[in-house]
Amino acid sequence: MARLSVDLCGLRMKNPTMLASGVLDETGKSMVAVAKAGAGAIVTKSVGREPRPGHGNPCVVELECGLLNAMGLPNPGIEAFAQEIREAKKAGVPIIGSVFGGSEDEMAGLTMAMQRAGADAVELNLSCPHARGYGTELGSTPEAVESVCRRAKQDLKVPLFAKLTPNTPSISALAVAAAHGGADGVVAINTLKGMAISTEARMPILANKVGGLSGPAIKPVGLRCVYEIYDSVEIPIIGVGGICSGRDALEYVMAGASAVQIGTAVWTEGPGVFSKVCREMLAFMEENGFKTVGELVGVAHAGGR
Ligand code: RRO
Repeated sequence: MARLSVDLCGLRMKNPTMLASGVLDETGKSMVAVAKAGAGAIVTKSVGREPRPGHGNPCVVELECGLLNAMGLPNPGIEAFAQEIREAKKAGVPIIGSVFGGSEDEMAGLTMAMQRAGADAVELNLSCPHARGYGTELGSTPEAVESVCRRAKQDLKVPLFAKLTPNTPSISALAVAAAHGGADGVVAINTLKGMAISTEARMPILANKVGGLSGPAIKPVGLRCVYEIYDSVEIPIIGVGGICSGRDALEYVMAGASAVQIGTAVWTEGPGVFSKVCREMLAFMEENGFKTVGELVGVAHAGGR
C-alpha cells in the first residue's frame, strides 16, 4: 500500500500538499475549512507588523493562463492575526505563519510573534513582486537572503522556510544563501512579475499596474526553479506554481520538491482540489510501485542529487 504522509523538517503531514499563502487563508475559519477539505498543511496569508489595506481595485485579473494579482499585502497586523492562528490550529494540521517585513528586525520580530501565536513553522516571504519595501529588498540578493534568514532563525524553535522569487537571474544562488543563513527549507516559487492591459481603456488593468502571475502559465518556470535548487542545496524544497492535478504535483516532486503548495487552483476549483490531487498522486504511486513520496523526490535528476 502506498502512503502519502511526509515528515517535513519535523512537521508531520498526512499528505504533501499545503495551502499556498494568499488564498483562503486570512481567517482561522477558512483555514480550518481548507484543512478539512484535505490539505496536509496550511500557510497563512502574509502578515506584517501593522494593519495594511492593500492596493486599490482592480487587484486581481483572471487570465486564460492563470491569475494576475496585486493585492498589496492586505492584512490586519500580527497582533490581530494571532487570534486567527489560534483558531486555525483547531484544524489539526501544521499551520505555517507567513510574514513580510521591511527590515531584518521587523522580520525577526514577526517570526517570533508567529511562534508565540502557535505557528508550527514560519515562512519568510522574501518575494512579493509588487510591494515596494516589502520583499524585493530582503530577497533579491544572496547576501540579503542569508542575512535575514540568519537573523530570523536566531531564537526560533520551529522550522523556518524562505519563499524565494523567480524574478532573479539565479534562484539557486538565493536558495544556497537561505541554507547558509540557517533556513530549514526553501519555497519556490512566488509569482512572476507581469501586466495586463485593457485595450478599451488603453491602460493597465491592475490599479497597481504590475502584479504577480500565478497558475498554469508559471508551472514550467516553477519546475525549472525547483530542479535547479535541488542540485544546489541539501535542505528540503517546497514546490509551488501552477499545480492543479496529481501529475502536476508529481512533476514538482520528481524535480526535487518534498512537498507542494497549491494556491490558484483553490481559487479556480475550490478546496476540493486537495483531495483530487492526493487521490491522483496515490493512484500513480500504486500503479508504478512507489510506496512513499520520498522515493519519488528528485527522480527526474538522472543519477540523483
Ligand atoms: O499580497 C500580495 O499582493 C502578494 C503577495 Br504578499 C505575494 O507574496 N505574492 C503575490 O503575488 N501577491
